[in-house]
Amino acid sequence: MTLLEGCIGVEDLVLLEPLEQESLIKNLQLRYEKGEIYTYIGNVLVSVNPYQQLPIYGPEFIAKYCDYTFYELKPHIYALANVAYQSLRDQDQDQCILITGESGAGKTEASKLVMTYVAAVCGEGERVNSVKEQLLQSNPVLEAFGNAKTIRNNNSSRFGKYMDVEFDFKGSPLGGVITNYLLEKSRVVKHLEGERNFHIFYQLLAGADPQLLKALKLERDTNGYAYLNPGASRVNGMDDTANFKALQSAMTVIGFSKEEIRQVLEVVALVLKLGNVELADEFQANGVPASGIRDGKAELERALCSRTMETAKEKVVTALNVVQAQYARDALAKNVYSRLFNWLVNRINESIKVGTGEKRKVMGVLDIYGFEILEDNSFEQFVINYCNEKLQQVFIEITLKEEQEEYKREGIPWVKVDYFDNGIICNLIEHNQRGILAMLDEECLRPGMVSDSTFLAKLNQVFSKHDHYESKVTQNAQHQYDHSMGLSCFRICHYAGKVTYNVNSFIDKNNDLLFRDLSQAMWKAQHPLLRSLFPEGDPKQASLKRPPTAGVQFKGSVAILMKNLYSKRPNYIRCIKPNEHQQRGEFSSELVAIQARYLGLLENVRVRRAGYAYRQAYGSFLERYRLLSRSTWLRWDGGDREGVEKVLGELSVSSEEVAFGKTKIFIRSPKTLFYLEDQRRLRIHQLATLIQKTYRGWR
Ligand code: AOV
Ligand code: MG
Repeated sequence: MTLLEGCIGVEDLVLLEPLEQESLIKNLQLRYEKGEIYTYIGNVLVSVNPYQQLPIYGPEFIAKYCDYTFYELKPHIYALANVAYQSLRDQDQDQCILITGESGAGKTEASKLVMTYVAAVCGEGERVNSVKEQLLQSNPVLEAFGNAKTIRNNNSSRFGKYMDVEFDFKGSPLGGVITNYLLEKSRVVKHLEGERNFHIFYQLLAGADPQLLKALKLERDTNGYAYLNPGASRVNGMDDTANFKALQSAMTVIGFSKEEIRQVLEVVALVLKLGNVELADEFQANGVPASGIRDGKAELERALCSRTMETAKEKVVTALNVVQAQYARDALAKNVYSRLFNWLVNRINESIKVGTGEKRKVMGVLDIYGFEILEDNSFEQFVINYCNEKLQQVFIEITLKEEQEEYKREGIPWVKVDYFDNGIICNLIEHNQRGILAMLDEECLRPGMVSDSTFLAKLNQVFSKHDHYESKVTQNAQHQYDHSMGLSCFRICHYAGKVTYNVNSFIDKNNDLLFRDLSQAMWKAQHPLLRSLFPEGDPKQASLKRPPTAGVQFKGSVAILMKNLYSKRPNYIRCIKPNEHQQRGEFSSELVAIQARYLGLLENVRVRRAGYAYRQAYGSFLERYRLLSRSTWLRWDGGDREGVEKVLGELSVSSEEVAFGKTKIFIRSPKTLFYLEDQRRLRIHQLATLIQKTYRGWR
């Protein structure tokens, strides 16, 4: 543990000795306590949320990191952004920055730091600046509509985001494309105590001038709205009024017209008002329970309180009871809001779109929810974890491939690396016929009595012998009794750990159907934006084709994302949350250990150093260790490689331990590097003492 004692731990976890979960966490902690929130694993950046503004950002630091290569300065997100941008510009290599970590770990902040860095170094000029401004301003807009205060993060992104920024051959930005994943639309109608709905609702109510409020028929008091939890309208340190101003100006910069902004706000107001639609019990003439809107509007009442079933021959209208009508109202509100969000993303994309024909280089930035294990895991966690499984696959494949290519480039024999291939878990979820998603779809489309439990029964039957699938039924068959697992659950052994999913509402969430009566009511509302959100409500649209299920859509977008990522050079940022209280200075080892496991950090280090743990260009290696050899320490006129040979030769480092590549020296185990570091420290100490003695002698 030489490097850990009394100092700030290793800057690169590849050098950790012994390599164990415990020493890894300890190393992060030591560094965190000294304000060093960044640590490398080779070229992967691990970032621990400081929960305070550290004096390590801004123009001065950007300028510094811009001038140095990756390992020359302390680990920093700017160093990673710099490598990515420079290889994009100078080596014509498309890049992606993958940011993962759990809620509140600092992903979104990291993505903003990367974007600001790149914006600062990627050229000047009127056109360039206006493109930069548009790209940066997309953030406040998406945050207003897609972020919310949760228990874990006051500004939690409730959607996944991937943004491609496109550059010309000189490295100046041209524009970009944003893709969003899975907005948590259930928040619109329901959120936990102490949490808020999406920021926009509070921004609008706090920031709109009286005229606008009146025109939208809204009241300022958030307590008047059923969709806004009482008592949680303010967030410490967040100024909704100021943010509303910032939102409007951001929308203007991006190119939204006044009229568009107005219509967007009208739709937001509609959602708020939908929540206040009171549904009451009524009875039909024949005494069947039905529902109605108090002070109702006819069209909406018809849509919310009844259901038209169309068969080939006839139309049947049935009345809904109050519970069903409430369900329909909430489904509508969720749908209006999530469609509005998609529309906003498309509208921003229209503004920042790059004309075809121009050859461009691309940097993608992915800010997406990390692996999730909650107390109660449902369909959402299932798809999120599936996405993380796929990202892990990209990580392993690309890291190993890169490693292999580097060895080849440097003329070093390839050393095989053992690792866990999670392809089997991806397959279990995504296989076209025999995957869980496909089977869920089959169940959703099958006529007859389908339910979450028939779906589960099918899984149990098909996967009874699968190594990564468990349930009560398969456990019973194997005489294992695990009382923590409910009857309505199945469990998947993910690469990051076991997760138990409850199948309740899987079918419903996957179907994600909005009844046609509701789309038609929205279409008829004579509101241009609203109408464009519900094209299928047009009565002339004869086709009753079913939209793809949520699972199919998600799988499709993950596939596109993967293809996109595989074509780029990846840069990883692994974000870690040090405590549950959003507090500075507090480091909970247990909490960090769990995240380190989900992020696969240890596996990451293992893969990184499976062949040669450490590599460095001859020049910089010699610079650091030249003082260890009599031949090189004062003066060396030979080549860098020969110099390195001299140093290692004089220290009797075994030839097993090192390999000489074309441009780099490779060192097999961290121990050797420690040895070098210890020797170096010793030598510096000796020299310092010598100088001191000499100095005293003079006096
Ligand atoms: P997340 O994106 O990973 O969560 P955020 O990026 O929103 O997390 O970070 C949460 C909060 O931590 C921020 O609002 C900041 O207060 C603080 N923070 C994060 N990174 C830094 C930093 N480098 N310096 C100072 N403060 C920081 V979620 O979106 O919830 O998964 O869905
Ligand atoms: Mg976020």
